[in-house]
Amino acid sequence: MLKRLILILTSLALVASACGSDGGGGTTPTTTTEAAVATTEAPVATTAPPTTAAPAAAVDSTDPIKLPIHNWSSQIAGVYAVGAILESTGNTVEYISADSSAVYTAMCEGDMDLVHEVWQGAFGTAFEPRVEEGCVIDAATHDAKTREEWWYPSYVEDVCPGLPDWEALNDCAELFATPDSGDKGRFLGGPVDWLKGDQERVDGLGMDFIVENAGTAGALWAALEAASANNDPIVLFNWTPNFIEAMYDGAFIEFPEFADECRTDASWGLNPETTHDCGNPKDGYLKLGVNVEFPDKWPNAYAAVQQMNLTNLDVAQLAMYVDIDGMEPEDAAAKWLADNCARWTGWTGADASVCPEATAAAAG
Ligand code: TMO
Repeated sequence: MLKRLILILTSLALVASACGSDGGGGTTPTTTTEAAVATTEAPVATTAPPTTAAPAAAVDSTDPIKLPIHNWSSQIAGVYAVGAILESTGNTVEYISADSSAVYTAMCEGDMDLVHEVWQGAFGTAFEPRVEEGCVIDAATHDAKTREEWWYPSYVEDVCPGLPDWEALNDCAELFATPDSGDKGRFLGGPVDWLKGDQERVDGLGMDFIVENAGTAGALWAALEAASANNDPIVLFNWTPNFIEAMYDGAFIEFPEFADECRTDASWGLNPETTHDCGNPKDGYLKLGVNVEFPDKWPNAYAAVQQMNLTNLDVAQLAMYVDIDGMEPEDAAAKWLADNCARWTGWTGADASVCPEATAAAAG
């Protein structure tokens, strides 16, 4: 398993460095998000645009910056790293447990200030309308590319020919039956606040599956571990980057190709009567979103937020520190901050002495 973990880390590092050396990849999203900031801010700012509202001497508000704690490990560990980065700009932060889909409404109501892991697959439908409304700003796009989808461990291919095609999966539906699913298969989805539209998809594509939502991410992984121990067929929600690819061979189900209209326009796609008759994005974005007041209220913190940029390796490592190494999220954040000191102090302009080198070395 260790060997496999090293292989995964190496390949993630290769992907990361391939992205890093692509100058175009790094600059294009910045331009796009800056344009988005300008357009969403224009109607809201009553005084002046952010460039003149935030001169060099601008002082950040002393109010704490409110950050959400959600329910998957890379985010829980990562938010403590983001909080420490913001503290290095002289700010204080407050961590608040928050529903991961309702958080965008909370931002519009002024109850949350920054979401640093906006996954397109899960939260595009909650985030994008708020950006259009003008109460949330699409502040930056991470280099990390994401995918969230139905997934199965490789041994399932031995009993269900034709995978990863969704129609092949459907032909084997009864293999995935549980005592509660009758003669249909059971798809084990994530917690409901991850907004996957799985039931709509099952209905739209006419699949012989029931959707059961796990209460927690841990319940997903426990079900996968139990099924794998006996090579029992299972199909469940998973995503990448995550720690799972370091522990299990497996693959995502290939559904009809994603398009934005698939989520909003019932007439689009295989079934003219339902939305979600397609898969999730394969090359999904991972964004940072902020409350529309953020740039004027904390101009220095906002400058750092716009520089923040997590790679696939960063997100996978944060998850692995927690889910494989068993670290507390705060300790995982401290390790990441120590290991990536030069990068994130470059985002804030902070002196490297703020990096938790000693703490992380002591923690192991
Ligand atoms: C939002 N998530 C990464 C759990 O799919």
